[in-house]
Amino acid sequence: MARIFSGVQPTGNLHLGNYLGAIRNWVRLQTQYECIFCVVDMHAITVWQDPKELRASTREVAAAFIASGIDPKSCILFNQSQVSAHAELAWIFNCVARLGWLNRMTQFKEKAGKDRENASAGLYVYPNLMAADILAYKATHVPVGEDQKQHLELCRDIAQKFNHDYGTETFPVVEPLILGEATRVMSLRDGTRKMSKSEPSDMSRINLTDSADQIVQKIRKAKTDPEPLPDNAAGLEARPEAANLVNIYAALGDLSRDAVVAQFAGKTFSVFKDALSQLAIEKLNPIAERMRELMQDQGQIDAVLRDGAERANAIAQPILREVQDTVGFLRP
Ligand code: ATP
Ligand code: LTN
Repeated sequence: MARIFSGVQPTGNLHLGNYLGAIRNWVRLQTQYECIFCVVDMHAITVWQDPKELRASTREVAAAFIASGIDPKSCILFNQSQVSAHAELAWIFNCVARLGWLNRMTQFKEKAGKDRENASAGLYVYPNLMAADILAYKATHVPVGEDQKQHLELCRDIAQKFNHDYGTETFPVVEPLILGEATRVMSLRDGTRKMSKSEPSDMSRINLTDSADQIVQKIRKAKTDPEPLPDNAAGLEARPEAANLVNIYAALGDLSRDAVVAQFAGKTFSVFKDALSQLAIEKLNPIAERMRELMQDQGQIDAVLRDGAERANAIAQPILREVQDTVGFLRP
């Protein structure tokens, strides 16, 4: 049976990349599959988080899921640290994954930067915890943005090595689901870098909670080239900033890139940016509004997360026990 798992870190403002690359696709999948969506607070602390801000961000990400249309009754929505199976399975996977595999992870290299000696050990084994998130539920499909592809390949390697070493068929082979026209939303200031929460300039991203004015400002200032829009999608090659804005428009409007290019062929970017701003405001502002309403009642969000954690735990516990038996751990 297909089961979906995915997660977002509570590490700051959610942005258009998180929405188009991940959360919006989850909303569509929830009617077809059993879905488990997680606010991965244990991943967040691989880099320093102020405890007060971590609590606030965890609730805010949960509110963003619900405001975007995730139904916490039909899906399971919870924060990772409430279900101990994630940490317990991650330890076992620390002993399955090879150093050589982890050394190839580009996200670690990017996040650790030049001062690698000073990165946390948690940041290094981050992908093992991510594999544990998924495999604690024997999830089969994982909807993510393109940047997570390498981590999912590692998850498959861990599952296969575990199955092979212990001579079992415990874990399924996990399939990434990389969906939509904006699987890699780029920075508004630099079309070669991905839009990211950790980029210092707020002008590089559109946050889910940005006001209409902020959206207009950021899109107006977004980097482009002096050429008008081409008359076919092939004309966007080697124009990363132009291609990025077209992709965003296509994803937000549920159109193909070709349809967007056909609609705006020969138009200047100032015309296109006005249309893009209007579309972004129309799609994002209702989500921001609903998030604000939800954030008024912290108790309600905490109750949703608690209920989700209980249901998640009910699935993960028997799987963890099966794994512990396979490994040879004695237990009561
Ligand atoms: P950071 O960039 O600070 O590491 P992040 O913005 O990538 O954080 P995550 O919590 O790591 O946020 O990612 C949550 C989900 O959003 C993942 O599925 C990821 O693939 C997706 N995602 C993140 N950034 C983008 C982007 N620019 N385009 C498309 N999808 C994205
Ligand atoms: N590493 C992911 C977040 C994440 C995740 C997961 C995604 C943690 N555990 C399990 C899918 C499945 C990221 O977006 N940076």
